[in-house]
Amino acid sequence: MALLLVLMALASLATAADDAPPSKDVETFEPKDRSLFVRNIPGINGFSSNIYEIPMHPYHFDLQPLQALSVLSAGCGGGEADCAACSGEIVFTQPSPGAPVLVMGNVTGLAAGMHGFHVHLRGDMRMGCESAGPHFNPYLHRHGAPQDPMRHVGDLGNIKAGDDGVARVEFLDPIISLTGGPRGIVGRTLVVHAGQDDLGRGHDKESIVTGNSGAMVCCGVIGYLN
Ligand SMILES: [Cu+2]
Ligand SMILES: [Zn+2]
Repeated sequence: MALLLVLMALASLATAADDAPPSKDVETFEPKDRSLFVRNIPGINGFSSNIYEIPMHPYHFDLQPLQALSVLSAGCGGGEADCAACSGEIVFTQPSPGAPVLVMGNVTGLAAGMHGFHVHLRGDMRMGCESAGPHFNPYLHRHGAPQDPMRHVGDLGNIKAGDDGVARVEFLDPIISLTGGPRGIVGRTLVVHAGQDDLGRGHDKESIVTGNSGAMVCCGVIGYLN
C-alpha cells in the first residue's frame, strides 16, 4: 500500500512536470527517510534464481551486510621454510543473504607466484592446518575452478603473490555464503597452499580432489565479525 502511494506520488510528479516547469516545491514530494530503490541479486546457475526487489527504506532497514574474518597464521607443523613466514587477514562481506560474497585482504610471506586458496571443512587447527580436513564440499562435487557451476563450495581458486611475497586478494564469489545453511563457510578454515591449484584440469586422480596445490602454508578459522 505504501509502495502504491509512493508510485502515485511519483506519477503525479511526472505529469506535473509535463504541464509546467518544475517548481521549487517538487522536493517536498520525496521525503528523505523513505527512498525507493531497486536491488538486483544475481542468480547462481543451478542453485538459485535472480532476486529482483524494490525495498523501501526504512521498511527494510534490518538487512545489514554480514561480515566474517579469517586471521591466517602458519600452520604446517613440519617446519618448512615457507610455512614460518606466511600470515594474513581476509575479510568476507555479504551485502544480504544469498548475495555474492566479497573476499578481500592481504596474505604476506608467500613465495612469488600462484597459491591454492580454499575453504576446508573443519574449523579445527589442533594439529595445524591439516586438521581442517578436505575441501568444504557439501554437494559432493569434484574439485574445480571458482567459475565452474559444479565445484567444491570451498574452491576459491588461486591467489597471486608478487615478488614482495604479498598477495592482494579482492574478488566476488557467488557460491560461498555467510548465512548458515549448506553453503555457509563461517566456522570452517581458510587455507593457503604452497603450490598452484590446477582447478581440476590436471588430468590425474588428485586434481579432482585437491587441485594438486601441495602443502598448506597458512590457515585460519573463519569467524563472524558482526
Ligand atoms: Cu586447500
Ligand atoms: Zn576443491
